[in-house]
Amino acid sequence: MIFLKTKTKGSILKNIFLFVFLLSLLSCEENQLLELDKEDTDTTIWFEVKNHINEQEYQDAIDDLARISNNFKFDRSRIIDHASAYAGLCGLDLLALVTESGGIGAVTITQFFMSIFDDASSTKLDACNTAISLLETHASDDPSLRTEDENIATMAILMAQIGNSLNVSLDQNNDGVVDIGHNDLCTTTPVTDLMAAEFGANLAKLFQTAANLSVVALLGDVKNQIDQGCAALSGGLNFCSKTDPTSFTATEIQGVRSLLQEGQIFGVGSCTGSPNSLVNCICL
Ligand SMILES: [Ca+2]
Repeated sequence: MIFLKTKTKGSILKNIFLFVFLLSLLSCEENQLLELDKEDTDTTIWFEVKNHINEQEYQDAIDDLARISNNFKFDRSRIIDHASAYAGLCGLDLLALVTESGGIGAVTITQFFMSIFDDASSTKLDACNTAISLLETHASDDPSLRTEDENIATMAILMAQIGNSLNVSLDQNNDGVVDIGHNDLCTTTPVTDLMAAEFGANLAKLFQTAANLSVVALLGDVKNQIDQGCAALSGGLNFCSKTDPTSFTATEIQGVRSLLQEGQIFGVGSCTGSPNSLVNCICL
């Protein structure tokens, strides 16, 4: 059992490296654009925006974006780079993702996301939500209608969103340990019903995006883990097809809460059932 788990995590690590490599290719385009025109045009300011992003000066990039026309900066051909300024502000640091993924060890995926995006804040979470919204609005909110590159970017940002969201809700003193006890996730404190529905919707988006990646089985292991969880959620508890948080039923919200608190497949492990598997951690 332990061997199987280690093998799965190794595969996750391989996929993360592959994804970082692909995303690095995306971010290196257009760097040859020279500053030939000294006037501030959309093109010259965009060049500055990309320089700021490359230098991880994300707020400067966002400030410069405000000076660019909507037609230019919301053009689909630029929306990944545009969104990456907000993703960076949200803490999506690809280098750190590579470095820290070596420590994934025997943790679940949500625990891994929490450890990567441990310096979370509501400001960062807002930036992540903006990045996702940019891609959904100006590329598509349907993964099957997005390009491979757009889906890779969406997945990376959703990972950051989920990691930040969990940290903001469950580790408010930022010490890397969840602040909640057994079955606390089954109540509306600290995670309200709306927050649970939003978390579930983002998980559903993550899996649906993963399902539409044809070239890379990116996060296939994550998807497999959640598929196990979804399959184990009986009847109305299964929320895995819902991407609109306002459409979640009370029972589906209980499904999200249950999956969040278990510690064997996907969740943070705050449930102390023995073992703390989904079947032993269903919120009643
Ligand atoms: Ca804590």
